[in-house]
Amino acid sequence: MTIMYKEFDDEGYYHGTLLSTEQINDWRKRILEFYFRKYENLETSKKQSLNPAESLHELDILKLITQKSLVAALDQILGDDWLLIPDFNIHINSLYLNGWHVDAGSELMLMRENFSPWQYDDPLEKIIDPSFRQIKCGIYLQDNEPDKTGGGIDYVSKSHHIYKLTGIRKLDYQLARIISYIHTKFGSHTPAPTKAGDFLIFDSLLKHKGSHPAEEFFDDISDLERDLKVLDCQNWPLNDIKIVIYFSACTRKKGAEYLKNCHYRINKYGKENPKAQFWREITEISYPKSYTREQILLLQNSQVVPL
Ligand SMILES: O=C(O)CCC(=O)C(=O)O
Ligand SMILES: [Fe+2]
Repeated sequence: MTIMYKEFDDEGYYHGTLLSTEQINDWRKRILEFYFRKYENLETSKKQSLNPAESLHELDILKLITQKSLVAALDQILGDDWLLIPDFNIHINSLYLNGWHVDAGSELMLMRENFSPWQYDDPLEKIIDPSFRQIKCGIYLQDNEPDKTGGGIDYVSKSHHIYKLTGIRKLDYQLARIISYIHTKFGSHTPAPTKAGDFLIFDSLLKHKGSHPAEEFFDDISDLERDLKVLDCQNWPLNDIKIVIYFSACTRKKGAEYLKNCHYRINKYGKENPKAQFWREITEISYPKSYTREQILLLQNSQVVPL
């Protein structure tokens, strides 16, 4: 077991540095220019992230994902045979969109809705099996400062372990729900220690949410959670806008499962529902068809294989 893997497994995440100050400023500028040019007239609550196709084609985030230090960390955490999931996504001030959650949400949904003791396919067994590991990786373009403007995520320490307490899946699932509720409501929430230019690789079972900015920035934080319009980037100082580049990766075994879960979500919401759009886009990006020649070369040279 490598040191990186051990750190990831113990705490639920691993973090490292990736970009210089110059690169951070350059990426912030490029992303915001694109965002404001394209979405100037759109209500911000409707557009808080750049979707997979935009992130891939307009901003070419593969240039970041294929950096040596990041690929090396993913190799250690996922083993040599992992797949890049094209859920490419650049968040722009989407600080309050998500409450506490785990990214393996659809597996847990499936567990709640469909799994019965006589069914062979057991979603929870798969997600706790290390050979079905899935991670999310964020590249943060500002410090995480929960007492100021936010900028990263908060997490519940070691919460990715609570799905394997007894080995009896249905029981583990219910126990995890109760423990998770108590932890998130009364336990300590730790801000991830990311600085501008860092990457954070976290387990898709780790409970997390975007860090809130300090309350003094707003009249009433509870209003803020209800009223997404206050997120309007146009009125924020440019340097305080939270920008994160997100993508996921999984072990090869988990790849088909990931797509199955995408389709499950699409069907659940209905194809035309805007909520399903993100998942649809992921399923529409295929390798090598959706990638340019340069991107394919970049992927090959860095030995990154997309789903
Ligand atoms: O607000 C954030 O940075 C967290 C985003 C997140 O958890 C997600 O996209 O799944
Ligand atoms: Fe998340």
